[in-house]
Amino acid sequence: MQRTLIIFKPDCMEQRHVGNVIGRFEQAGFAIVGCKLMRLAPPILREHYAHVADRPFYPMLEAFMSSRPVIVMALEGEEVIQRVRDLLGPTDSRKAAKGTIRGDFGTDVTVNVAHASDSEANARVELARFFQPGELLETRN
Ligand code: 3AN
Repeated sequence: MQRTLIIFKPDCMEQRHVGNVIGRFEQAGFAIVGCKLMRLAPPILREHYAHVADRPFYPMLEAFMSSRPVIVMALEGEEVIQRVRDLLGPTDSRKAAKGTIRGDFGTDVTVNVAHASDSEANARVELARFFQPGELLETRN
């Protein structure tokens, strides 16, 4: 059993796709074990996006991600990390197939509906970054 960190990005919030996206995660059998609404300030975004913070597009990414409150969510399930990434499709929404979340609701590489952790190690770090101890269910029931 794995856990992963999802961020419903500002475009997903503004266009009201949150229910559709959660529906796909629920249909896949994943359980919500943590959820909250947050406005992401530059310091936490610089930490979360440290691997791209020196890229030319970073200021635009930070402005976008801090533009309105987002929902951060912890999902639990068998192989949830890779299976959620498969449901999302590739980072660039323009390259994502119809039927994937980004293919259906995304716009481009920045405006791409949702973030999802890409490995078990990153999932652990990202869950700890966005959730305090006690904000995540210890068991799913
Ligand atoms: P992912 O979050 O899909 O694993 P990363 O880690 O490669 O993607 O990139 C982090 C975030 O940076 C992406 N979610 C995307 O919003 C943004 N990003 C990545 N590459 C570009 C780019 N070439 N131009 C603009 N934004 C980008």
